[in-house]
Amino acid sequence: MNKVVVRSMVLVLVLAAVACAKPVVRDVVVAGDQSWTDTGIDVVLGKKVAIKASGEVFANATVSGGPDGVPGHPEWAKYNVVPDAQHVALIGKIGEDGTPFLVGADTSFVVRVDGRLFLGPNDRDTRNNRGEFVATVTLR
Ligand SMILES: [Ca+2]
Repeated sequence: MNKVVVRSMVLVLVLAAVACAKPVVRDVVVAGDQSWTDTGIDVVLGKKVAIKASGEVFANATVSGGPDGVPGHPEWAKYNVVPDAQHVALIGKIGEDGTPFLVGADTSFVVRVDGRLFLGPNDRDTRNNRGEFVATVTLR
């Protein structure tokens, strides 16, 4: 191969590597009255996921919280999916049968298992909820 061809191939490989390294960013609307929202995002072992969320979800007719949830209602703990997180806080799981974890307003983690990312409110009784969170998911 001549030098021009080799240089062209190297350039293509460098451009491909830069394209792959660019983070993927997606906004997902998470309905407060739905247990889990399928984000459509499949996460991959070893990759880094960052999630920042905003919005407001009502846990009932009158009380609402942001993605970190509603503090100070121990009587609602029995409705929590993630026991240690505040009620209606944003939570996630990877895969239909994944273990739910707190996401909150701002989190990042390294993926330990391949699978579909689901997000939802920390509430087993979503029927009386309203509002939504918007989660910005960044994959690196
Ligand atoms: Ca509720």
